[in-house]
Parts: sequence; structure tokens; C-alpha cells
Amino acid sequence: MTFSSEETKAFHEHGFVIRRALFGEDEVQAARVALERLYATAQTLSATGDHGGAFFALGKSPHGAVVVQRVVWAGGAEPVLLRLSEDPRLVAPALELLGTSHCEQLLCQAHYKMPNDGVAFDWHQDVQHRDKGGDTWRDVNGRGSFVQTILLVDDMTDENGPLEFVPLDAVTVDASCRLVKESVDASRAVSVTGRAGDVLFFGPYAVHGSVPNQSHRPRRVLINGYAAPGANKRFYPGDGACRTLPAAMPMRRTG
Ligand SMILES: O=C(O)CCC(=O)C(=O)O
Repeated sequence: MTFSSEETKAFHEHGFVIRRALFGEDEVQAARVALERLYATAQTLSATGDHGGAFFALGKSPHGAVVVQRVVWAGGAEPVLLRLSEDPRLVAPALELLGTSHCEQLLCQAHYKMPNDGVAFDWHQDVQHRDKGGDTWRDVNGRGSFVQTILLVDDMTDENGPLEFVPLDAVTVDASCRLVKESVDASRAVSVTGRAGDVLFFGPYAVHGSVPNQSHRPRRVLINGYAAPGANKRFYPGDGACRTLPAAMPMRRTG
């Protein structure tokens, strides 16, 4: 058991739970440097697309600068991020919440919010990114079948566009637990602030979003997403995406 009963209740009732100081500063620094390398690579690219094992989603600022919306399967280009995403401190709690012994890793994604770059995320549930209709997604465990983790690579503050969650009792959902967007009562939103190294765990129905970074420092996170086996039927870009975790131990030869 990695979660207390209060934490499990928070996850299921409020949609998220936070583990403080799950990773140490040296580990976070290694991730930060990897995100900086990816950001520097993005500045050399002319358009959204695959590059070096990852997928770069790019935009342009009004002044023509490259805005990095996200780097999908960032670990495909940065093995240090891939190793981090298979760390038992992330995977074991995710498996506990999924109620499975294995999972399919769908996400290893870097999000950048640089000072005043305008990057923001409207209220949404992650299920809308998993389930694209036409049998692309099946809730095999009856509890959403997906756990998303967000590692804070920088401190998250009230000024730099922190994640905000709206409690499930402040929104209306349909019979499939999908958000009725007009129903969001933003006055009930709770901001999550924290230190680099903290990790947020949340489910696919948690209603969340974030506003632009209005501070003078970057706000970067590494997002890893784990699905119950059999839930996902979609293709995800990036070298090695959709791998099974924990990985099978290599067979040892005898004799
Ligand atoms: O980086 C953010 O603020 C948004 C993250 C998010 O919306 C997500 O993980 O689904």
C-alpha cells in the first residue's frame, strides 16, 4: 500500500492527490536539464512534428518566437526522462490506483510555461484526450482506467500558472462522466502550488486547467500517464510509446 485511505478517498472523490518531495533536488535537476535541452531543440525546429524520438507541438508568439506547447513522449529523445517515468515511486502508486499489476505507459510529456508565453490549458478532463470515440478507449476497471502523474520540475506558485482543479461536485457530468463544460463553477477551483519534486496523481475525470505564467521564471512539469492494460486502442507518437510497465525482467540463462 503506498496511499493512505484518506489519500485514496481524495483521489476518487476530489480527483487528485499530491505526494510532496517524492523526488530529490538532484533528480529534479537532471529532469530540468533534459527539459532545457528539449526546449533548445524546439527553438531550432520550424514546425510541429516528430524529431529525435519525440513529438514537438509548437506555436508562435505574436513576435514570431517559437512557443513550445508540449513535447510528447519526451523520453524518446531524453532517456533520463524515460528512466524517471518508470521509477517505482510513480509506477507503484499508479498501479495501486488502477488496481492492476501492469500498465501501459501512454504519456511521458514535457509541458513548458515560460514567462508570459501565453501557454494555458482550458478546463478539461484527460479522458477527452484518451477517448477519441470509435472504440479508441475502454474503461476496463470501471474507475477511469488511467492515472496521470505530474512531476513539478520547477516550483509551482500562484503567479506562474499553477494547475487548478474544480471539485467534481462543482461541475455537471453526463452519464459517461464527461464534463458539461458550461457547468464549471470556476469560483470553486483549487490551485495546486508546490515545490519542485512534488508529484500530483489524478484520474481521467478530474476537471483541471491552468492560466498563463505571469511570473519571471519558467514553470515546467513532466507528465507521465499510465493506463490499465486493455483500455487504450490508440496510437501515440514517440519512439517506444505505449510500453508495458513494469518491464519484464530479462530471462537469465543457466548452465
Ligand atoms: O501543464 C498544465 O498546466 C496542464 C496540464 C494538463 O492539463 C494535463 O496534464 O492534462
